[in-house]
Amino acid sequence: MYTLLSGLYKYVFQKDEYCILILGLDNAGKTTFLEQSKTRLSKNYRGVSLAKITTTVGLNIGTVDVGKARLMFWDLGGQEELQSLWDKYYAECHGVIYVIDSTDEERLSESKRAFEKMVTSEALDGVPILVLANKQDVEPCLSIPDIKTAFGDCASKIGRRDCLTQACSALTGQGVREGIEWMVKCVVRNLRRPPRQRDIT
Ligand code: G3D
Repeated sequence: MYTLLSGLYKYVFQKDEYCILILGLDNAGKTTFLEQSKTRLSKNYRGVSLAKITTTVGLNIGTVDVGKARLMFWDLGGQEELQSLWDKYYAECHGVIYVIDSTDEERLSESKRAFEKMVTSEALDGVPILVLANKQDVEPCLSIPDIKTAFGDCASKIGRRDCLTQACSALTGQGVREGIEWMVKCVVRNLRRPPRQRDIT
């Protein structure tokens, strides 16, 4: 009887917690994406004005619940000197959202270098990666095929893990919910990295 009741309690009151890193160069739109995700997916969240968001320096943290999954987002600074801190978070993370500024063709190769370094890290082996081609509301911008071509030789480094490139506008919300829902599906079925269990507070 105790086992039954404790199982029921866990089913109702526990969430599986997953840590998701939001990475990408500075100005790619990471913090805007985090705010838009919280606004769209959290019932009682009163969002800040997206226009007032400034580039990430250090770390922003946010939580979003999707069904029984609780996503803990860690939005890390993308400036070159801060990229060296990214790998300190890899061992703890269940998924990576990598944000690309689709309007910034000049820095695309710099973004690709940072992506390549991240994806080849052993500590991220098997971790699903969502690549967001952000700022798709701006004309002209790089399309998904443009970005896939530019990142083409990363394919072998990505390997067999789950990876999706998604068109997105963190500002308007286009593609935000779809991206998060894809990530939830991947982390939930990824048996290599079990979730942390946490009572709902
Ligand atoms: P970061 O956290 O990656 O450094 P931010 O990036 O979220 O701070 O965004 C950097 C700038 O890009 C911000 O503009 C923000 O409004 C803008 N931005 C983010 N996402 C989008 C998007 O999808 N579309 C458009 N058009 N702009 C976006 P400012 O002017 O404050 O620098």
